[in-house]
Amino acid sequence: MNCRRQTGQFQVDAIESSSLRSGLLFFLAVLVLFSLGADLRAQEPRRTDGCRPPTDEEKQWMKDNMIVTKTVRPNELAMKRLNGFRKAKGLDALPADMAIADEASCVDGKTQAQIEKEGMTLNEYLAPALTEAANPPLGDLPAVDNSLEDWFPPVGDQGTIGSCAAYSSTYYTMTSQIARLRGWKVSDGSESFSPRFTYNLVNTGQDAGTWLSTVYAMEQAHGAARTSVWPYIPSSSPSSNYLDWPQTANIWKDAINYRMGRSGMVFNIDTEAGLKTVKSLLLNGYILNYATDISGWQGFYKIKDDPSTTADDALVGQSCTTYCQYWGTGHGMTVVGFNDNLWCDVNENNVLDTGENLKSLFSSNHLKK
Ligand SMILES: [Ca+2]
Ligand SMILES: [Ca+2]
Repeated sequence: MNCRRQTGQFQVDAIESSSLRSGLLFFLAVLVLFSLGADLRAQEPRRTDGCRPPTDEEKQWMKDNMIVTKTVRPNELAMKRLNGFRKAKGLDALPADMAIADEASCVDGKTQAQIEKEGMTLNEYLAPALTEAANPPLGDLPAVDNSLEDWFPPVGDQGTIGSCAAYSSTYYTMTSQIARLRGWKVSDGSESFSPRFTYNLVNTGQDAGTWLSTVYAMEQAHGAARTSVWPYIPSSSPSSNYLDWPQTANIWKDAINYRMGRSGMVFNIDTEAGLKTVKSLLLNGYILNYATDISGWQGFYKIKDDPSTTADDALVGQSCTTYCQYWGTGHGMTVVGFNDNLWCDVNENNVLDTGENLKSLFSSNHLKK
């Protein structure tokens, strides 16, 4: 199972006076697993080509502002999950004081600009962090699914607007991270942040998509309004749905209460070490975004039930995919968890052959519930 090699990026943390700041973003293209079950609320075809490549200006913003993830240390949620797993296996609990109470200190890293200024390459900077000792013990924890948490919103629908980069990073990432840190329950759809606020402000007056880090920059500088205040309408007709800017003070005031913090990247995610970094972020409850070529994914199968484990049962019957080609159909998506026990029967012989046991990240944009 493979796809284009890729690096990654992410965005995190911090509590700052009245504003919470958190979130995650990254590029990806390794082993992505997602299902194509659709929310068929809209009669019009859904749009997917809303994540365009970054401009030179956006690349520079990323270098100057986004953290290169070096180490991820466990927060209280990660420790709770790890110890729950260890208890079930009859293992001693890890010491509670391993948990990092300060969310802003869980992720360590510098910006690319800082690293270059110090005369280092990215790999030189990351090399010491890619050792077992430098990262928290994931152990053999087989799976994390953040989409099952109270702080994760229901699967939504961008509709016919090319807002996926904003939808994935605002509706999913921003909503989940602020809800997680503020103790909100949003799994019932009672609250979320509106991609209409972020997308309409950065799409330069056309429905031609945007780039993930530009949405992050917006969320960090101005926040985003809640959908209860500035609702997202998932249709490109009338065009005001993606062109309107907020024109009342209450919308801007709502948004400024919810600014996001630092953003960052995960590199080398086509390696075990890079994948472990992504898993450590997911274990902490962070939600990640990535850009992919949605129509380029090829070779779809259904997850089969491996009778030797129950860790796969919840995802049996969902779709998995095996490789990705360039089709020029950019799409912003969301990574919500991982599972190391999934069987994709690529040769369809009903036997779990070598190489068919996936270590997979899975995504929520198309997750059928
Ligand atoms: Ca099973
Ligand atoms: Ca097989």
